[in-house]
Formats: sequence, structure tokens, C-alpha cells
Amino acid sequence: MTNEGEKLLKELKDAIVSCQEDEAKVKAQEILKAGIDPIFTLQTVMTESARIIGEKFDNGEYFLPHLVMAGDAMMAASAILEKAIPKESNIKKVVVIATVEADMHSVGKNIVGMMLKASGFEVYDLGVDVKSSEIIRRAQELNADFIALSSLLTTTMPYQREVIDELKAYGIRDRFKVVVGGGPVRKDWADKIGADGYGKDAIEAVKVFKQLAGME
Ligand code: B12
Repeated sequence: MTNEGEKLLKELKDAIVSCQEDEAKVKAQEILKAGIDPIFTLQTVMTESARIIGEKFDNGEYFLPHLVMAGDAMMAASAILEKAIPKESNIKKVVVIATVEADMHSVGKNIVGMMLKASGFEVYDLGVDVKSSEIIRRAQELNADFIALSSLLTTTMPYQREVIDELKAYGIRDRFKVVVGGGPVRKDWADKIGADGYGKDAIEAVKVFKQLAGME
């Protein structure tokens, strides 16, 4: 990475952390013009920005409105970067992705969705705060192969388990591969609730989905 490239990545991070959405959009465009890999940018800048914002929230420097504005800046920059990710050929596997009930965090889910799309999966994003029954209803309706569940709060992780338990109760657990992720989610939780896969970040997520789809 050139010095100029590193400077641009830092400027994007600073724009997000200081909640400047317009500036973040400009920097995302400059990054693409400079030929920097959009996937690398999404992975590094978004993760680092979120870590700093989280710290500021923890130590009382930032409040909820800052999180909302920084989240908007992250999403605006991510949307620009997403358009530049080269698309692989269509894998023809359908993924339904959602943030679970009572959880409003969208950035990580969106990045995972974007990377899966870029890898050739057909992705249906159901949004945030989606009830388990609704996730299952849509997965059936779309004849999905995968259900991807994001959870950023320890208090909403049990809804990941609820989706799996409801699938079992309906006798349709085997019809879908369920993959879980999100900040507080770990592999041992995924194993405990009987998920088929877990990814700690979007790059790992793509690997897991490809493995489960029999492609790697
Ligand atoms: C931005 C933010 C918000 C924004 C969200 C805006 C938006 N549009 O998403 C808003 C303001 C809504 C928000 C609200 C709250 N938040 Co908040 N928020 C954050 C913050 C700063 C960043 C989250 C983020 O976007 N990360 C960036 C992305 C790229 O990372 P990620 O989400 O982890 O996703 C990656 C991986 O986890 C993985 N992944 C994610 N999903 C999936 C899914 C699958 C299938 C797979 C395989 C992988 C995967 O891949 C992603 C890409 O690499 C975090 C702190 C942090 N450092 O994470 C706190 C944080 C998550 N929030 C927290 C809290 C407490 C709250 C509130 C309860 C605050 C309050 N007092 O009201 C509310 C809850 C609202 C609700 N009901 O959901 C806590 C959670 C603590 C906990 N473990 O339970 C954190 C950790 C802050 C803190 N240190 O206290 N928040």
C-alpha cells in the first residue's frame, strides 16, 4: 500500500468516526479512484472505525445519536465500495439474511450480504429486527438454501437459537443451512445452538458459505 493509499484509508476512517457522511462518501470514491481493493477497505476501515466508535461510546464520549450518524456514514461509504466489487459467476444458491428480533444493527449484516452477493450468491436481505417466524416464512417462500443470522447484542443472541428451534419444531430443519455471526457471537455458541456454520467476519463468512455450498 502506498503512503497516499494509507492516507486515504485513514481519512475515510476519520470521516466515519467523526460522523461525517458526505465526507465519507467522497473518501470512498477517492479510494476507488486510487485503485485500492474495495473488499480490503470494507474489512479494515469498517472494523477499525466500529472499534473506535464503540470505545468512545463505552467511555461516555459518544452517545446514541453518534452511533446512529456513524452507522449512516459507514453504510453510505460501504454502498459506494460495494458497487466496485467484481461479481463472480452465479452460484445459484439462495441466501436469506437478517438481523434477529430486537436488534437494530445493520452494518455487519449488510457487509456480509454484499460480500456474498459479490461471490455469486442470490441474497435477500430482510432487514433488521426481524422475528424468527418471519425469517422462516420468507426462507420457505424464497426456497432458500441458507439462512444467515446477525446479532450484535448479547441479549438478542437467543433469537438465533429460536430460529433453529422453530425450524426443528416445524420439521424443516434439514431444508436450510443456518449460519450465524455478529460481534458477540463465537464458534462455541454456534455449535451449542446447532448452527451449520459461523463466520467471525465477512471474509470468513464467504468461505463458510462456499464450503457449505460444496464449492471449496
Ligand atoms: C453502530 C452501532 C450502533 C448503531 C447501529 C446503526 C446501524 N445502522 O447498524 C445504533 C445506534 C442503532 C446502536 C444501538 C444500540 N447499541 Co450499538 N453499536 C454500534 C457499534 C458502534 C458498531 C456496530 C457495527 O456496525 N460494527 C461494524 C461491523 C462491520 O461489524 P459487525 O457488526 O461486528 O459485523 C462483522 C462481524 O460481526 C460479522 N457478522 C456480522 N453479522 C454477521 C452475520 C453472519 C451470518 C456472519 C457469518 C457474520 C456476521 O461480519 C461483519 C463484517 O466483518 C458497536 C460497537 C462495535 N465495536 O461493534 C455498538 C454495540 C454493538 N452496541 C451496543 C449497544 C449496547 C447498543 C444499544 C443497546 C445502546 C443503547 N443503550 O440503547 C442499542 C441497541 C439498539 C438495538 N435494539 O439494536 C453494544 C453491544 C453490547 C453487547 N455485546 O450486547 C456495542 C458492542 C457497544 C458497546 N461497546 O457497548 N448501535
